Amino acid sequence: MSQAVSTTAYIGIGANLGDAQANVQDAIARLRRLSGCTVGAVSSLYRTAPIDSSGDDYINAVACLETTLGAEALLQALHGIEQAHGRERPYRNAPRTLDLDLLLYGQEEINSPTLQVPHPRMCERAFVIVPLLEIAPGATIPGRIPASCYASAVADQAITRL
Ligand code: PH2
Ligand code: MG
Ligand code: MG
Repeated sequence: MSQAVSTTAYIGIGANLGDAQANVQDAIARLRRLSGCTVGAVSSLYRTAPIDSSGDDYINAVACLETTLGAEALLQALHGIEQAHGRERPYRNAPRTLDLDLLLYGQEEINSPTLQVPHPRMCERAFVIVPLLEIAPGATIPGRIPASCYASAVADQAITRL
């Protein structure tokens, strides 16, 4: 019997509305229950200052998944978890109960109307780069230099490991 191909994906998790820390922890628990996905390493939780956003500090983390889902199917599954947390989108980068971003999907570069992978702004954001490097210090980003090379560029952004 043929086996489904498994892809390593990295998910950025963020929240700054409601009990943000509980929301992030629940999101990780829900990722563990997704069919077709096995959660690997999960970073620490980080408190981060909003970047191009407003409201309270965010809680951020990054999780690694092994998944047999295609990228679009995985995105739909992530949206389902956001919806379970009552995610609303009143305007761009509005404070949110939960944001799950598909950062990396193997070494694929995807530019569809619904999905851009690698996440187009991930390399400029300490709240992505720091937790990503915690769990995957050798991470490579297709079309870019290694993730570790971005650490110094984001070093001025406020981020505290919880
Ligand atoms: N997400 C954004 C915009 N700004 N800032 C922080 N600190 N953390 C986030 O997760 C975040 C942000 C858009 O998704
Ligand atoms: Mg986001
Ligand atoms: Mg998002």
